[in-house]
Amino acid sequence: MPAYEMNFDGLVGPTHNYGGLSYGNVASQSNSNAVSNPQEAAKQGLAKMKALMDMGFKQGVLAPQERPDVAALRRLGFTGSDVEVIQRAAREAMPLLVASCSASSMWTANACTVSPSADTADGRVHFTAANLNCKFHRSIEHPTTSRVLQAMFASDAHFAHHPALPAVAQFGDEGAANHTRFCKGYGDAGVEFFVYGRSAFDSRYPEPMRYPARQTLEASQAVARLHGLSEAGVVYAQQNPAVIDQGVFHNDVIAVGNGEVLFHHQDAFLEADKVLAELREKLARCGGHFQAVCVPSSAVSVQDAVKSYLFNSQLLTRADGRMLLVVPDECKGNPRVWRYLQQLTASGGPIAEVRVFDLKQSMQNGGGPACLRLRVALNERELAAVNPGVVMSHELHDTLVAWVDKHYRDRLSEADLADPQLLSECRTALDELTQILKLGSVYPFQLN
Ligand code: SUG
Repeated sequence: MPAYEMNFDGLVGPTHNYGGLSYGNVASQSNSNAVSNPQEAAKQGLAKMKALMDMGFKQGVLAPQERPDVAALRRLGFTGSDVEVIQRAAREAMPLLVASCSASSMWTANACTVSPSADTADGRVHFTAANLNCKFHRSIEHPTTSRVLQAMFASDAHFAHHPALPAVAQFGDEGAANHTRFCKGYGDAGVEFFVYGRSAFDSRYPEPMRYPARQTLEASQAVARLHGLSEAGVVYAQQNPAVIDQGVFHNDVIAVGNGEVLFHHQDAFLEADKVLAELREKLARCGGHFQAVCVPSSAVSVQDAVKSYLFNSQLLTRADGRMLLVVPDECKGNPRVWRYLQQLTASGGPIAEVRVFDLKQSMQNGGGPACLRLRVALNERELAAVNPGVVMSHELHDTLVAWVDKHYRDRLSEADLADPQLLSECRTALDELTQILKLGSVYPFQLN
């Protein structure tokens, strides 16, 4: 049966702002308190979705979340009407209001981990929402993420949904940003590659000294168990703690895989030779021929990789079987990275083409092309079971652009987050969005 990879991009929410919330994410920290442009952010994302759809790739959209998250502020002790909750938080604890306003759910690579049906014991596509418990502003995403995913992938016969892992540091889980799947064809059984930053229970694993390692080995193992993956179909690797300390807060900032290809930096993993050999051997058992494209530090330093987001690219298989790398504009702006990319596409290797997108609004918070999308491999029957409301089309694209123009501000500073008007603007916009995307009621304000 034919099978495809479908990319579900996060639609940037109306409160997109620069809160400086992610310690260990260099861009987020260095743009703290800059004035954002939510309208431009959403349109940059939609332009990428449209371009990939126009190139023939299957494209979907994942809805943003209700922000400010008044319920989260109530759990922290702020009381009164919704507007009073926001005003009290602004007066007494501005950092908490900022966190409750983050549009961070746009980075849907962190929404969940997905295992295609060809890999799972019960032959269904499995989703585990990520608890994202390393950062408060992200830890509040998973309940709505779960409801949105269930509204998108509703059929019990085809899709299985697991709630987020227990929200404690031992099970820190950042979803698909630390997960890649290798396969011959998207419908074939493949090898799922889980990359973790530390072990919660075994002190023999080295840890970074400066920045947090967000993903634990134990979380990755739990997800593999929940999804019913076989031992032969899983490889675990530890991220190099030295690169986490240089700002590589997720593995997708230093590596990306697709099909039989892993595009990675030389310093991405500990015991890289052993890891690559295991991937090669396990993929061979699935009939695939593993190919690693390793970028040496002499060509691109870790610092250049973090600044340009070279590896936070989308690696997509074109109709002719060769691959396209979708990179952010910042790669073009870095002479060493750009030179490397010219050589790469001319080398006759698997990566034949590079396309550049302007995603500056998201990039300034540390979110590149790969962060903005969740990959779901689907066979034809599963594809037919996806909620058609979230499948990108020219009509949906145009409707969403008009919706953004109608509801989004083109400037948002920290002070604006305390504006009670913003809450009603966002709820009005999201209520309309759930109708456009045919999601039903998924937001707290729609459920109460
Ligand atoms: O979790 N930034 C996100 C970026 C996530 C990128 N995702 C992937 N690499 N897959 C994070 O650090 C910054 C928000 C702020 O500072 O306003 C933020 O949450």
